[in-house]
Amino acid sequence: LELESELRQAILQQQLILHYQPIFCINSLELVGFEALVRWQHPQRGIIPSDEFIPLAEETGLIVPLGNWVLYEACRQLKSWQDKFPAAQSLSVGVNVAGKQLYSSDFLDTVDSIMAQTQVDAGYLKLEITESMLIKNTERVIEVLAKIRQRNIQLCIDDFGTGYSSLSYLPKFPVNILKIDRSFIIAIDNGKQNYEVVQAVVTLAKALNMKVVAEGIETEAQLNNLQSLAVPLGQGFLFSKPLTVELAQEMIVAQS
Ligand code: G
Ligand code: G
Ligand code: MN
Ligand code: NA
Repeated sequence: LELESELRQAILQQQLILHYQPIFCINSLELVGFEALVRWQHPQRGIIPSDEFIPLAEETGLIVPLGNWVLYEACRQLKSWQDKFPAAQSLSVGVNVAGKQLYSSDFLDTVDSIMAQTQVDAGYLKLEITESMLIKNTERVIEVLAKIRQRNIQLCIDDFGTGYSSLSYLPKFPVNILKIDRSFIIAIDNGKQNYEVVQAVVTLAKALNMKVVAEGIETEAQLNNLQSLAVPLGQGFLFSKPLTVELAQEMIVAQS
């Protein structure tokens, strides 16, 4: 309960910050964008990682104002980089969206208002939802997702392969990116089987006209395997951990 009221204060008192994990083109190693990841800069305890407060935020509903702030801040930051640096003009930003946000009745209004306030081009925003969020309220979720795609915002299924068994539903969801969960990438160099699973996901994505991103790339061997599977995009500790705004900006500048 104490942590809950502290988190409530943290949102109001702007103790939340975003880190940005770079995403690269796997062949050219060119920077293509970032995933925004929230951190809590606690006045006494220092930086608290998101897995220590996101679950609480989800249980208490605080994820809605928190998530709306993350969306606003990531769009504002991207727009500011795009205005300042030519090398940032075609970069995208990925934002994790929680179930309670997506299911809330004013989610589209919030998105529209943030796009209007920040003036970011919709095509450079990627909303990341997890597979498990697609199981509930299917019809209504499809409707909301379709409206998001109509705005030209990109939609990504995060942690793909871990949460949803019925592949037959996949074509019904108006998403345009599959992010292959890191559990598949970790094991890709430990044997043939995961290689073939990733290969199948690449084929599936192509058939459904979706892009593929590999997450959690940690080794050269994994990178080489993903290159030979023609997975176009990736992120992971091999390239970079999530960066502070300052370090992310240095990376953009270094690309120009
Ligand atoms: O970097 P990392 O430890 O932050 O992320 C841990 C988990 O927290 C991941 O599952 C990630 O998706 C989640 N997470 C990080 N930032 C956000 C956010 O802004 N919103 C939501 N809903 N989840 C986030
Ligand atoms: O659930 P989501 O995919 O949004 O989670 C992002 C999480 O993955 C963050 O906690 C981020 O720090 C973490 N992450 C990013 N790259 C790697 C990696 O190469 N290895 C591991 N173990 N975690 C990673
Ligand atoms: Mn994510
Ligand atoms: Na993930």
